[in-house]
Amino acid sequence: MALKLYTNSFSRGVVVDWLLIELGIECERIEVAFDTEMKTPEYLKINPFGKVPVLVDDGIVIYELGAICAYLADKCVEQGLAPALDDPQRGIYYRWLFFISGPWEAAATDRMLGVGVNPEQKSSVGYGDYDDAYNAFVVGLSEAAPYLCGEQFTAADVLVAAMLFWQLKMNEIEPHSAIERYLENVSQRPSYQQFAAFFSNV
Ligand SMILES: N[C@@H](CCC(=O)N[C@@H](CS)C(=O)NCC(=O)O)C(=O)O
Repeated sequence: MALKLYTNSFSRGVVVDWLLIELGIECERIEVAFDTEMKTPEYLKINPFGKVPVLVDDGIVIYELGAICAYLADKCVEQGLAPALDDPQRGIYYRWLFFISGPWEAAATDRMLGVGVNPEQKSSVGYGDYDDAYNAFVVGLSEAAPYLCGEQFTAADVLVAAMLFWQLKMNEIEPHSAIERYLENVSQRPSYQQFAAFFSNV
């Protein structure tokens, strides 16, 4: 499998590292330095954002962490990290992948930057405001039994759990019993121990 991952050990690229462990596949890892290598004309041709992670599979370039996770889970379908196309849990799986990559990322960024949405703007903002997005997040997590798609651990769990571990560490999300219970479930995965080792350096 000729996969290449452009990444940095102190970036969200560690989420892909965790997924690769779960998938049990090899991938060439290319460490890209912040500020310098990420902004060269050569690298900007790979990712015009000048960011990591980027996965390249046989000349096809995939940036955006959520897309990389979904792509790898489908590519390695036999590992069972995505619900089957005809499984209704596939809908829940998509919901989480899109929720984290879109509304949650935007709402959490607003909170980090101290930018609020006023009540008149809420109906025009896709995630309402941070409190609405947080509420949707914890309501969804309270249904995880034990994982987001029930008994099946998926690439969405890797994405969501990694985001939660990171945001709790950075005080970018308020703790909640639903978050704690969900992360306790995910922490039982053997792959989590390896992720925790990368993550402690980030
Ligand atoms: N939306 C992108 C965000 C990627 C991103 O922000 N990467 C950060 C590291 S976590 C980065 O490369 N920053 C370097 C820079 O912007 O110069 C994704 O989900 O992959």
